[in-house]
Amino acid sequence: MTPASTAPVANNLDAFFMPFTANRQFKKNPRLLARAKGVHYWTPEGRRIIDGTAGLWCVNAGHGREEIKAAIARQLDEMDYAPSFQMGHPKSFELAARHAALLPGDLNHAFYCNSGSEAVDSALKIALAWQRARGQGTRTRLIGRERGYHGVGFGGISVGGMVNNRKQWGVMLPGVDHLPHTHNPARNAFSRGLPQHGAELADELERLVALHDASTIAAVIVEPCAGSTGFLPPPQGYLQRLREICDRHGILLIFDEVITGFGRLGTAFAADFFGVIPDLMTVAKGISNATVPMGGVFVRKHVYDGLMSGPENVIELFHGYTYSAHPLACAAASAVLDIYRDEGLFERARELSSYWEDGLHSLKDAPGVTDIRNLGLAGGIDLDGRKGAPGARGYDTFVKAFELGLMVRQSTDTIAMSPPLVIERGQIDEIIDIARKAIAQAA
Ligand code: PXG
Ligand code: PLP
Repeated sequence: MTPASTAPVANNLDAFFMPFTANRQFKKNPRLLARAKGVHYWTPEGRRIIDGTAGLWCVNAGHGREEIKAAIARQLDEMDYAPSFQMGHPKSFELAARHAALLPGDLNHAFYCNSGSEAVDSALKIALAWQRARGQGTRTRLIGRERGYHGVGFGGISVGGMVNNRKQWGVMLPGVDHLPHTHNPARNAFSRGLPQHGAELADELERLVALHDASTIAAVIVEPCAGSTGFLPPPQGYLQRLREICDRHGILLIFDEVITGFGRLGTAFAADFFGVIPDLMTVAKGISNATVPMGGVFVRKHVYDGLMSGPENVIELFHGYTYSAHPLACAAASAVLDIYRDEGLFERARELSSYWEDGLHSLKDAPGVTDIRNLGLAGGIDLDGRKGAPGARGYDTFVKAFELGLMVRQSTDTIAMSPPLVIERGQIDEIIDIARKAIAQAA
């Protein structure tokens, strides 16, 4: 019998310390999700919610995929866990080879972890280790970007640029600097696809090089298309320029593709979409369709080779996680690749993206909409905030949408949406229709 003290207490929300949530506000008026299939969630009472955000930008192939479930169950039967330190299991090598085949250019090695935050900290560490291995150990400085989101590890918040995610934690990593963000509604409002103006903001990296000297800078990390901060596609030509400046100064370029990876922009990766190959790429979310937590760092040949230069019996990177390449995650990730390939989901996202764009931009006339942006199957909508209450309008819109049967993401007074790539046109219409009502009702 369960002792009384550990018996589950129905409807007691108190014990769970919720992440990134106003706990007390939530627990007074909770929004619970109990079931999911396809592009829908259901509340415990059975109310259907259309998933306008693919969970947290991660359920790209839709919910409840039987093929993934079967692959995980098979793996669990065969072997639940095996270490990846000084040991290996076949599925991890198979998966890395498949990822290498899918990746552009010579991004042909994969380091695995369990989340985007771990991927970012791993990538920053690989960058520092690589600079040191090639005799450039003075390059310890890391450059991020304002409004960037790179997860919640100390590395990630240090290079990140969202003030609320930083201000509670003091100085974080030393020696970090930031590029300016690229959001400029005064010049680019209501851009369809890539904004026209702002490529020159990449030149700010030259300014940072002039200030700190290239010999102190290890790496620059950016989201090719900023996600969490409210979805900001880069200005035309910006990423190409950033690549050129990094090459000129021996600085590694890291693309954080935790959101853009695995089809969000209508290509496998944003690197494919932009034709810009970073030295390292971080991924998570869509890598396993969010079924089993997984993240990864994809590494170009010269970076991997550079780290393979010491004596063969010495560990090249003193870094890794108990659950790096967890067998269940590898099984899930491989089944997910089958789905993406067999259903052509990246191409599907590309084909749907103009319909999505038209739908999103039809919200231009909704009350208090000041900017709309889109790329691939994602978009952001800026709302005119209430005087003296930043975020209140955005939060009310998010709550209204949920009440009306739509899940959106909110960041201050910006609403972001990124439906599963299996979304149908009629369901896009439904998302836009509910979003319009929610924006009006929360005005
Ligand atoms: N990098 C990027 C670019 C991300 O978007 C992370 C790193 C961290 O991943 P993990 O798996 O550690 O959460 C992310 C995660 C939102 C939202 O509302 C976005 C994320 C996570 C939660 C909410 O936009 N992105
Ligand atoms: N798309 C995805 C998602 C894949 O995983 C792969 C290969 O693994 C491909 C495309 C390439 O498919 P194929 O090797 O059948 O050409």
